[in-house]
Amino acid sequence: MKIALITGITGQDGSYLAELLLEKGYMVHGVKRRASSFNTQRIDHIYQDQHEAHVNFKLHYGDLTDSTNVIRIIQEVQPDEIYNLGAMSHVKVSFDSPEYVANVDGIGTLRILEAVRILGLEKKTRIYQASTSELYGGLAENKNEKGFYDENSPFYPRSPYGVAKIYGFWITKNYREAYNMYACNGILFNHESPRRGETFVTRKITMATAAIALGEQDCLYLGNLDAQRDWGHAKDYVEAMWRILQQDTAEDYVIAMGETTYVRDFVKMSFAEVGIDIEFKGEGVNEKGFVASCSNPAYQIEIGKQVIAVDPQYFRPTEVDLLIGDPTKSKTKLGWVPKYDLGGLVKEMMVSDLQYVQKEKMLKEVRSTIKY
Ligand code: NDP
Ligand code: GDR
Repeated sequence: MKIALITGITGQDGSYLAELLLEKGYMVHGVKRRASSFNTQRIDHIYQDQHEAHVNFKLHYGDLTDSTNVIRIIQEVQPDEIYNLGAMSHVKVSFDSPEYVANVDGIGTLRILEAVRILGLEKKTRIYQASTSELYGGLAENKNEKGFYDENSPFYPRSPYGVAKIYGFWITKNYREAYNMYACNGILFNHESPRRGETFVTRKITMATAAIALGEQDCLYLGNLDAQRDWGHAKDYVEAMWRILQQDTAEDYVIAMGETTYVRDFVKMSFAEVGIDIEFKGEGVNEKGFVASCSNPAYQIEIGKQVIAVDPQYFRPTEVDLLIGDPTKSKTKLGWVPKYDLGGLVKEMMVSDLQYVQKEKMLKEVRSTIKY
C-alpha cells in the first residue's frame, strides 16, 4: 500500500486529492492546523471518527511554519509521496500579510524538502509542489508564440503570494537538481469547485447568484470585472497532481484548460444557470450589472434591478490581467484529459450553491419561529 502525506488537506484541493488517493488504495495522511473552531468541513465525510472506519485516513496537527513538526510528521509517516498543498492561497490577502505568506508559501516548501533530506528519504519520497499560474503575472510579452503561458515562459509575479510561490518553485527545482530528488512543480492555473473558498471570485459569484435569485441578497459587489482567467475544475486538477508523481522522471508541468474568460462573463454564465440574463452598463468603477430578463418563474426578480456593482476595495495594488495556460505537455506526457469544461463547472457550482442557500434560508425561517 502506498503512503501519501498531504499538507493543506482541509482545503479545496486537499479534500479532492484525499478522495482520489483513497480510491486508488493509498494510506492517506493529512496535516491540519489547530483552529479555535472546526476547519475540517471539506473532509468530514471521509474523517468520521478516527476510532472507527477509515483506518486508511489519518490526520496530524501541524503547521508549515514549524519545521520541528514537519520533520516529526514525515518521520512518523514515512511517505512515498508528499503533496505540499498547504498555503495562504488568497492573492489579495497576501498584500495584507506578506511576511507570513513568505514564511508559509515560500519557506514552508523548503521545510518539506529539507525534512525529507534530513530524514534520508530522498530516494524514497516523491514531492509535489503546488506552484501556480500567478508566477507568470500575466505579462503579455512573456506568452509563447501560440499566445499561452507554458513551462518555458518567464515569470513575473505580481503579488507577495506570487513572489513567495516563486521561491517554492525554484527551491523545488533546485533540490531536484542538487540532490537528485523526485520533486516536481505543478504550475496549475485557476481551478474551482463547489468546495472553493467563499472569497475567491467564482464561488463568491455562484453563492451570490443563488442568494439573489432566492431573494436573500440584493447586490453582488466585485472588483476588477476585466480580469481574465483560465478556469478548470479542481477534481480534474488533482488527478493531474497524482499523474505528475507517477512518471519515470521528475519534471514540471503546466495544468490548464487553454481557454480564458472574463470575470464579467463568469457572472453572466452563473446567472444564466438560474434563467437570469444580466446586462452590463458603464465602465470601470461605474460598471453595473442589471437584470435584463428572467425566464424562471420560480425567481421573483424584478427586471431592470441592479444586482452587480464594482467596489474598488476588491482591486489589488498590482493585478494579473490575463492568464491562459498551454496544457500541451500535460496532455501528451501525462495523458491528462479534463472531464469538465467551464460550462459544466459553473453548472455544478450553481446546483450546489442553490441547495446551500435554500437550506440556509429554510433554517433562518425555522429559527425565526422558535421562541426561546
Ligand atoms: P485552499 O486555500 O482551499 O487551501 C489551503 C490549505 O492550506 C488549507 O488546508 C489551509 O488550512 C492550509 N494552510 C494554510 N496555511 C497553512 C500553514 N501555515 N500550515 C499548514 N497548512 C496551511 O487552497 P486550494 O486548495 O485552492 O489550493 C491548494 C494549493 O494549490 C495552495 O498551495 C494554492 O496556493 C495552490 N494553487 C491553487 C490554485 C487554485 O486555483 N485553487 C491554482 C494554483 C495553485 P486551513 O483549512 O486551516 O486554512
Ligand atoms: P486569483 O483568484 O487571484 O486568480 O488566485 P481570485 O478568484 O481571488 O481572483 C480572480 C480574479 O478575479 C478578480 N476579482 C475578484 N477576486 C476576488 N477574490 N473577489 C472579488 O470580489 C473580485 N472581483 C474581481 C481578481 O482581481 C482576479 O483578477 C487564485 C488562487 O487560488 C491562488 O491561490 C492560485 O494560485 C491562483 O488562483 C492560480
